[in-house]
Amino acid sequence: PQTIYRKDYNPPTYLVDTVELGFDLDPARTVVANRLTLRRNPAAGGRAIELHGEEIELVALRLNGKTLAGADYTLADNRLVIHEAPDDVVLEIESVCVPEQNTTLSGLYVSNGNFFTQCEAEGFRRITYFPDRPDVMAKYTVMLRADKARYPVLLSNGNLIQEGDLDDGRHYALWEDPFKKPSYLFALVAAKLVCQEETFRLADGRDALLQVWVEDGNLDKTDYAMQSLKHSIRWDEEKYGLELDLDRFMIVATSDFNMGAMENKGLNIFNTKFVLANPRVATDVDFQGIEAVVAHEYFHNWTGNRVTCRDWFQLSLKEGLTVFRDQEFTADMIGTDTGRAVTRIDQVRTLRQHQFPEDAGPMAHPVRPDSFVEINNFYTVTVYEKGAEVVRMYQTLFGVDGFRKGMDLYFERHDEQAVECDDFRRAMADANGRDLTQFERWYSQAGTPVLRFEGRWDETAHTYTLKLIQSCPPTPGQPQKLPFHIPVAVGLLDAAGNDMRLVVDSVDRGATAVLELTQAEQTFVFTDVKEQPVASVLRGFSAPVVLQGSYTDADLLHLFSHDSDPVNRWEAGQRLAMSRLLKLAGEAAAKGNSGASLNLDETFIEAMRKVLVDETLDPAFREQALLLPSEGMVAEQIDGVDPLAVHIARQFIRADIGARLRGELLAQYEANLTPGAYSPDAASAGKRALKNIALSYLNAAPDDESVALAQRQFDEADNMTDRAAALGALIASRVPEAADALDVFYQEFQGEALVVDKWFMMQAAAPTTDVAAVRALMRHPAFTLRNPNRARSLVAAFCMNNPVQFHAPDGSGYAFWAEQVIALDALNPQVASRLARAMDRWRRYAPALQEQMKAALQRVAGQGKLSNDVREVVTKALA
Ligand code: B3K
Ligand code: ZN
Repeated sequence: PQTIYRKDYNPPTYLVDTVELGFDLDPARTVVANRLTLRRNPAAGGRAIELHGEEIELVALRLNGKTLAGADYTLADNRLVIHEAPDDVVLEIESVCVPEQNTTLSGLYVSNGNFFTQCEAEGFRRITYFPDRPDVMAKYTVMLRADKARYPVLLSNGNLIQEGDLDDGRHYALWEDPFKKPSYLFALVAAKLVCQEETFRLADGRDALLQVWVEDGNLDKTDYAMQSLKHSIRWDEEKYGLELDLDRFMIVATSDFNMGAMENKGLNIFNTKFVLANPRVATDVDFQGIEAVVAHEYFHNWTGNRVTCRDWFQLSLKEGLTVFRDQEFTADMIGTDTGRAVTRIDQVRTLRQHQFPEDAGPMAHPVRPDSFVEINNFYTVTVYEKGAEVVRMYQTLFGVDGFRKGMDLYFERHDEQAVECDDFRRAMADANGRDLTQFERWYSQAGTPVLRFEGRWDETAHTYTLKLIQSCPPTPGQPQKLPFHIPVAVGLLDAAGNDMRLVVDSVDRGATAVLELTQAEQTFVFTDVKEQPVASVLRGFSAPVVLQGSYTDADLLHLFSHDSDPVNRWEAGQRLAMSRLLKLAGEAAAKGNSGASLNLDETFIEAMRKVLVDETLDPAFREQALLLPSEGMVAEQIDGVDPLAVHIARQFIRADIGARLRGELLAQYEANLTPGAYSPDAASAGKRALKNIALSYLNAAPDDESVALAQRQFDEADNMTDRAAALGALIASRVPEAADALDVFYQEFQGEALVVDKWFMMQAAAPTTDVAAVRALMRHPAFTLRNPNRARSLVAAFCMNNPVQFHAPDGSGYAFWAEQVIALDALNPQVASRLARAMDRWRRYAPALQEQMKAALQRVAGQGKLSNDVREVVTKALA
């Protein structure tokens, strides 16, 4: 496979003005007629027209009305090159594809008998020959023809111009998208579907038609997606002055989808997981996911579609920005300060759990990568979530108003253009009159910076001197790093726990000062500090860094009880927990992985008790504070890690909390019941979360009463959040009742694919489920490797969320992984490649495990036939 470099970018030789597509849709043989008008690009030079095409058969090729002879073009290696073309060209291309055989779910494919497309990043070339690169933006007209009985609904981007019947029971629909767009935003749907629709009044007084399309039988699960869409439209109008630019906006759900959803212009195609919800089948987390993903895809209409990426190295330009926007939307939808903080805590957790390990592993790459083999491997937590953190830092530096000025300037300059991350940074800099040259390093340097602080209070001068020191570990291809421009939000707490007023350089900075660290080492002096403070550094997680400081337990307990910044308050609790987890994991390992005679100090239990019963705190926040760092996060802190020792330590703490705080947990369980009709709002969800974590702690040290409590909740709850939590508690408590509950659950929900996914997933992630049990589940009639959701819910969930069994000392988990990566790769390289990443951190494990992981990687790498996707991942892992 070939590596593609950012530095090799060349503008396209020809630009496309218009695209007229005609589809005769047939699962076994779809004929695509493509009529393009092209114009030589004076900025490029060269007279060759370069088109991409993959897994399609060329039937006819005409240039300005003349059929091209074999000598006029070359067709090889998925490229169609027309050697010598005039300045203005009308190109007519006819080609054929076979949607029913397309298991990759990229390009045009069939799911449950319906046609869908997925073109980002490079799927359009699997539909027709085209300069399939995002800097080629054109206007599209699309004619769809298909059997009317089988495919009564025919959709594409933009506006419906015309529809009608044809002979032989076929019909047609003509769609026109008024906006220029890159090919990756093309979409079509031809299907038997039903929709919920309504007209919605936009800020400028226009009415837009909103539709949510689903399979028959699912209309009782579309309300929340529709409501989320309306909230998103309003929010973008109010927050950024950005309006829906089409008369119609459609969301279509399919159960076969490689990722969450896709922002095709006016025709968003979604994984059913992020559309379908009602209280019976969806959890609070599912509802949250729907709101966030609907918003995310809608927001792309401006950040991604109207202004798009020049090339795929700029992916974070649209993804980082759009994630930031959906995060802010989610926070605004909750509205309260603590609600906002809880969403921020969630974001920090995701970063630590997924992005930091990526940044420290073999696939580490800058937010704007310099090279890739397969672009689909770069839809990563780095490009998305770290990218969003980079965007957030502009807002931290310039404030909400300054950020808005930058956004306005960005749209003013670049509407309907394909641009670079640098253009966004320039708009922010220019709108705020700031030099952001150094800030570029956030885009160009991979790795998570380490920020160390040392504080010293001078009791005679009444100063507090804060020394900040930054460094960044080497990453593949980047042995040395230069200092980043880091906004560090800082507060100082007095002995009573109150914020001190901060004065730096004689300027009153209020309770929280955003310090700008630009050197490797810098000191900041706070004056008029009359007592020894406790520093609260990196408030709100103001930068995506690892913070190190010599905290004492007393400092952490002080912050955990008093910090006015809820993120750092939570953070102090996580640090207290992490130090215990590491200590106990070490002890467990030293004792040959027996949990016997481990001990948890009263200080920690007392801290947990205090937060659990503190009625002044939001239940949602208390739940976050009680949730221990995951086994994966603990493992990241240990060299030569033994996952079993980590599991034993964490389980021990959970059981100990369950036993020692039994009374408080029971009381909180009762106090946070949510009687009445289910509502997914944040306050109710927070209560359920606190109640259910109490239930799970109680069942970490199960007795008859706690098991009965879980059983009763499982039997009586009227919503999936509580039912799934109860089932989870039963499974974790390893009682015989769990097996019966699993059966009941399956019987009741076997008709609901998304719930069946949960059923597989809960079992896959249970520490009692070994490889043999997973193999048995794979033989269940409801299992198939062909459906990505299903494959992820069992195979990926086992490999990624069941550390104890996956890392079984006999290597059986790794052998299973290799086998499944190979099997999946033959069907769907994108899904296989995600699974392949389960081995990213193999070098961090105990030597005996490492050896077996390496062997499994080598087994996959040694396969003759492997996709570029998987090949890139395993090659980099072994490098
Ligand atoms: N832009 C799509 C992701 C496409 C992934 C292609 N492998 C969804 C999103 O980020 O909104
Ligand atoms: Zn996106």
